[in-house]
Amino acid sequence: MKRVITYGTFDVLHYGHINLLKRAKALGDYLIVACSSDEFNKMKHKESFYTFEQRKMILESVRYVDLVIPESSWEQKREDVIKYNADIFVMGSDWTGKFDFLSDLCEVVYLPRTPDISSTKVKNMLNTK
Ligand code: C2G
Repeated sequence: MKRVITYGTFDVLHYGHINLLKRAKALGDYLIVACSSDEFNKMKHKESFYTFEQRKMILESVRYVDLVIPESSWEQKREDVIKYNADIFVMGSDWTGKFDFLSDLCEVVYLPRTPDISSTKVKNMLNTK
């Protein structure tokens, strides 16, 4: 049982997120998603449209996702990889290199980001409709 873990806000879930989750799950058998809390979002200077509970519920409905846990700090990743026995840590390529420090614990994989889509873009486009 290969266990994969990934992190993010996943606001206004879109096909770029789904592409990431689908490919992350394909690397193993069980996918854990650490969803950024509303407080941690503020630390990332992000204001999400949906609350943590709403984003968690949406993520839990995605067929590729097996478990959703809260992400409340930058520092929790090492502890999470150990606690959840993660074999592979996955992020989109906009994070390339940023989490290589985990490579003594697990495989670190950066997947190509899906072009031309982001939660911000969707929100902006909806605002202009
Ligand atoms: N992503 C992607 N393609 C996009 C948009 C996002 O592959 N067009 C990926 C990102 O690279 C990330 C994941 O989807 O791996 C979630 O993206 P965000 O919700 O924007 O998360 P982010 O703010 O990058 O938070 O500790 C890590 C942070 O919590 C990551």
